[in-house]
Amino acid sequence: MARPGPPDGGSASGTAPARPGAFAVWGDVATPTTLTVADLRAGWDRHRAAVVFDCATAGPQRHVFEGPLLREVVAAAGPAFDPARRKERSRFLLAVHGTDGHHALLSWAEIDADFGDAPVLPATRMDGADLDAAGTQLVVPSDRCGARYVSGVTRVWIGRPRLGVPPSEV
Ligand SMILES: Nc1nc2c(c(=O)[nH]1)N[C@H]1C(S)=C(S)[C@@H](COP(=O)(O)O)O[C@H]1N2
Ligand SMILES: [Mo]
Repeated sequence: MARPGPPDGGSASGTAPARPGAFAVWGDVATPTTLTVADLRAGWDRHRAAVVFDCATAGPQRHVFEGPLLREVVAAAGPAFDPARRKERSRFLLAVHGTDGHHALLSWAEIDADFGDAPVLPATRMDGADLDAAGTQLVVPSDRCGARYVSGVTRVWIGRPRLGVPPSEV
């Protein structure tokens, strides 16, 4: 039997989502889920972000995005931390992958209201156009550059990095 991959139906190393525009929320969570842009629109309060970011190749970009808060979407999958413990929450990372394999990391603390409180969104809409077919795009209004504005999101992983100890301590 094949080993279980991420709940998007793709293989662990592949990038193809089961449905166009759908993405997996998985990792150290109680309930891995697959969400469409329509699910994002229906399930959480909508936020708006008018952003400017710099692209190393294309220069400054301006867009208006709409979508729910990433922290609310990921919290619904039940990350494996005690929600009442700030130190525990501060030890989690997120990895967001796009259809082309581009991926970026965030820390949970960046988006947690008790820490960085960054209003990061998985967007449902960009500049007045729905993203259902293209898939959601990560919006990081606090970033000065565009590298983490991952488009065509296929997966959002949340988990604890496996930290070892340096050889000097063994
Ligand atoms: N999937 C994916 N998303 C991506 C990239 C990429 O290569 N692949 N490039 C990023 C970079 S470097 C920038 S500047 C912005 C560009 O966004 P725009 O084309 O909407 O202006 O997308 C970001 N999102
Ligand atoms: Mo860029």
